Amino acid sequence: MEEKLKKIQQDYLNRIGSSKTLKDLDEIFIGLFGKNGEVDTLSKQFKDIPKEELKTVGPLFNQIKQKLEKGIRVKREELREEIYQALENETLDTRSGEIKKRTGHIHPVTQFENEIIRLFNKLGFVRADAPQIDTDYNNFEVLNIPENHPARDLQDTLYISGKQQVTNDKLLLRTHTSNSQIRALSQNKPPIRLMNIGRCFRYENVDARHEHTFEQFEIVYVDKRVSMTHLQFLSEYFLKSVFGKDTKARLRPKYYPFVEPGTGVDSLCIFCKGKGCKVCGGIGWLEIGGAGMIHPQVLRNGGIDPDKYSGIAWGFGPERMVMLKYGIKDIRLFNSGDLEFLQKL
Ligand code: FA5
Repeated sequence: MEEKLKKIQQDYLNRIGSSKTLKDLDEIFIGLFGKNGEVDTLSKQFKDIPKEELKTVGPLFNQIKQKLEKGIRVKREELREEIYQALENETLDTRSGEIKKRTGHIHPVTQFENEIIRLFNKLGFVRADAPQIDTDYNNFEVLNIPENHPARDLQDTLYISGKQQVTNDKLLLRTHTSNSQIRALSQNKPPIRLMNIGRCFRYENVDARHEHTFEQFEIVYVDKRVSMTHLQFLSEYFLKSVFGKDTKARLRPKYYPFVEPGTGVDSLCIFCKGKGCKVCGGIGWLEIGGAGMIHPQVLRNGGIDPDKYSGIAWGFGPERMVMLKYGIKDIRLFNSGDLEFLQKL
């Protein structure tokens, strides 16, 4: 193990030394310290090492971790310095008349969100946002997801230091816009038609479909005799407005602790119209979000009598829909600041 650690150290130091950009360094950092990265994988192997050997391997492992962390920090400073230097040496001749005026435009995801807000405004839904930094209670507990509930594993959470001052509850970056549900229920009297749109955060293994920072849109609709029929109608209304009249919505059983029954909301694949293609993985349908009838206990938590009222909650990810609408292959482009990409949309 000792030899292995030393070799890993040398390999990474070489890679750090030959990095040319800050992005290279970010990739090395994630490969080392990210979820399922080198450090994670190595720590898992410690349980198989004999106790005696662990006495030397343990401290060596910590030393190497610190050394690599420092190596990345120092190299990052060096690269930054080079960038500043290059900027300082750059000159701009404002007399040449070659500076073109560039007109900006609203970010494509924001444009799409504005469209959604208009669509649901027409049905009488009013916007009521919830905070991005919230308590564990509002994000999980009140939604039937107590500590140690397996559903928490589906939403890897970024906790922040410090506690809520009054309740002393743990604080976190909300993992979904469903943190608006308890506010919608407890601060309003039925009939309730509210929508919430905004940023959510998860400690994700980032890839072409998963961002650590992404948007969600959610509606909460409570009244007498609200049923799954309303859910089907709203899903169809929404999908047809966005993707065109020949789209269909499908509700498929899916488990979320705060709704009963719970559903995944699928759209007929807009590329193959249900025949099955690469984008939908041959299924003919694409999942765009989750929804369901608000769980009686959640209604009760919000002070609403489930024997008198019923409600639906419905939430999905706008980025994934914009990706479908414009054929964008990688979700990371949205927050990349890449002007070439943004100007095309
Ligand atoms: C939820 O977050 C539930 N709160 C949705 C819900 C609301 C269910 C109301 C029932 C009632 P889920 O984790 O499946 O569920 O996420 C919903 C949608 O958010 C996904 O379909 C996807 O479009 C988007 N989403 C989730 N995680 C990411 C991510 N890391 N990057 C981009 N989009 C994401």
